[in-house]
Amino acid sequence: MPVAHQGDSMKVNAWNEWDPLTHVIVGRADGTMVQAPEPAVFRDWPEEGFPRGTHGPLPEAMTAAANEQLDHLARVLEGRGIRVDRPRPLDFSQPVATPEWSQKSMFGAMPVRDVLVTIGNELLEATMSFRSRWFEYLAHRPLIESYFRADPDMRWEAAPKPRLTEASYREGFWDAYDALPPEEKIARVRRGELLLTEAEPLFDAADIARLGKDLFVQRSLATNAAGIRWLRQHLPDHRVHGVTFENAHPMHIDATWVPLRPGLVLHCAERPAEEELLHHLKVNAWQVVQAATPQRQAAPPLSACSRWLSMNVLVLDPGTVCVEAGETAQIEQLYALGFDVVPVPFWDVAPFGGGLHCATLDIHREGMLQDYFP
Ligand code: ABU
Repeated sequence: MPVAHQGDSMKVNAWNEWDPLTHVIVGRADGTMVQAPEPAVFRDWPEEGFPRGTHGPLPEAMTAAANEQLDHLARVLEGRGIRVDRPRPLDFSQPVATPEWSQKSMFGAMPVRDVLVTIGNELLEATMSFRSRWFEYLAHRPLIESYFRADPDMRWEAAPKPRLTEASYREGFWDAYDALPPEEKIARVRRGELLLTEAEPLFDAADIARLGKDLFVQRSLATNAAGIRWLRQHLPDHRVHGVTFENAHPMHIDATWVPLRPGLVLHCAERPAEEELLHHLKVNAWQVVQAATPQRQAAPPLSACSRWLSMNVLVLDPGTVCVEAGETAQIEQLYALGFDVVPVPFWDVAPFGGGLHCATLDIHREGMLQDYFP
């Protein structure tokens, strides 16, 4: 049943992942690319027409199917009285360059969550760590500019634009890493010996989980220790925790560690957390629940994500969660945990950069800064 629109005030405000959502950005799939190879990433999908070294747009039929699901999500959210904005896609097929490097293509504008994070009244543009994503913020700038004009209290911040020269990446990382046994990969993840060097601060916004005063930031293939240090210095009123999980390809925290409401985190069982993190939650009486097993065995073709997009949910309020419609075990688990579930088909969006949390960015949630770990 449609309800009155609640987002007209156009204030930027979101302190956590669960307060009642009133204003959100939903991404668009238009023009998304299998990006050209670069030091951070190469794609090798010969069976789908993209052998290593090639790049190009995702097929039109896939793009149309993803847009249909994104548009449907937007309508579902609007039907619940949530204001929905959409980014302006760019020509992502164009080459990009800075004075220090050039890159044959960009990527896309779907995973808004990777590029931007709202922390209170601050909208922060992440550094990103792929050259193909260096200019991705431009797809969102018209919206950010409009928020800045409308809300005199909004803080518009951008982390230092990174250089992304060869010095930011361990040379030959992927060839050596892919050959390692899984336990050695995990050991390297734990030691922080991943793709990125510490030459400069690097982080993707999707590696940040917001729990009020506490921010948990995953060190990953996109986020280095310097990036976490920068966030800690930039946000002195928060406690910024750097965390790792036993995940051989850590890339964004939102399919591994997903806060659902005060006192409850959904956790990917295949990616155990550090004892220290679990202890931190336990002493504060938080419950860590292992997410239900995904329905799918793997992500769809041309997707860089894992099947754990099943738990990449969008919390609409502390009692309501938007979940991928085919993830029936996850849906049942959330019902059992006391949530209302809004199922939406979203699997066709996965090749464009992720799931429901990846594809959205909360601009306004009702609520204030709270300390859930006093
Ligand atoms: N970008 C979210 C997906 C991460 C994962 O598949 O584990």
